[in-house]
Amino acid sequence: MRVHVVSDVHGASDALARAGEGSELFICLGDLVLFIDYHDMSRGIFSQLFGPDNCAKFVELRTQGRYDQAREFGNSLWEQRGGDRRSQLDDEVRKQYAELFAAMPDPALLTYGNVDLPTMWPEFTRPGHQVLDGQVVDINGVRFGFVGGGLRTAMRTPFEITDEDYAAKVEALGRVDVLCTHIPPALPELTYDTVARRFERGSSALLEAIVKTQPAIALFGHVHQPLASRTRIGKTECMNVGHFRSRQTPFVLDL
Ligand SMILES: [Mn+2]
Repeated sequence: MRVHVVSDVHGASDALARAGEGSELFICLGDLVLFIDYHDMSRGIFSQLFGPDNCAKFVELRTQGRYDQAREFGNSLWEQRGGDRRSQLDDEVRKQYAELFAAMPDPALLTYGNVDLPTMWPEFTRPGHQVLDGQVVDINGVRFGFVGGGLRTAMRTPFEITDEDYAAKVEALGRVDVLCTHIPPALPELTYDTVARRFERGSSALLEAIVKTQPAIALFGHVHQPLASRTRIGKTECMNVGHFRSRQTPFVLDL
């Protein structure tokens, strides 16, 4: 079974439309929305709303780890702009989701990233799109388990949950053959981003589950430029499927 996997699509709908070609199963591990493009300040929702110069300033504050100042700066921009913040933001997210889900291969198995708004997905998914979070699906005798979302951070991305809630979703899976998540297990070589030069959050519940249940494969994304894109935990091959927005091609797996 030829499986194509993508994660961290972040607005790359053109490439997404081609990503299922030649596959028998298509999997998306989330982060569809592009809030900020760290390589191109003219792209993404923040820039759409406030312009590239303000976007660059916001990114600089965040890069320096000045998250409170970044948030204050963001608040001041919203005040200048006026109007209802939530509805303007939701409008921009909906524009992106409309484009992305139209391009999403169908059928597909999907879970949420931390830069996703799960409550909106039912408006955009098509009948062949199966969204799984804390759930297992059997495809040709192979058990695929899915856990979506991220853990709490100072960045306050839209879909961050508590460690306890995340652990409960991991626990709900039981034994699987292929573990599919947005964030990696909490190992430093998998969670360190060499370009952002910081640790992203990995899950220790995920790490414990891998040690205990030894799935054949663990797939994840989230860390766009990881120190190591794969490692082994006992019998489990752990693989970061890559930053789709940069790669533009899916991760290919033959099962
Ligand atoms: Mn991402």
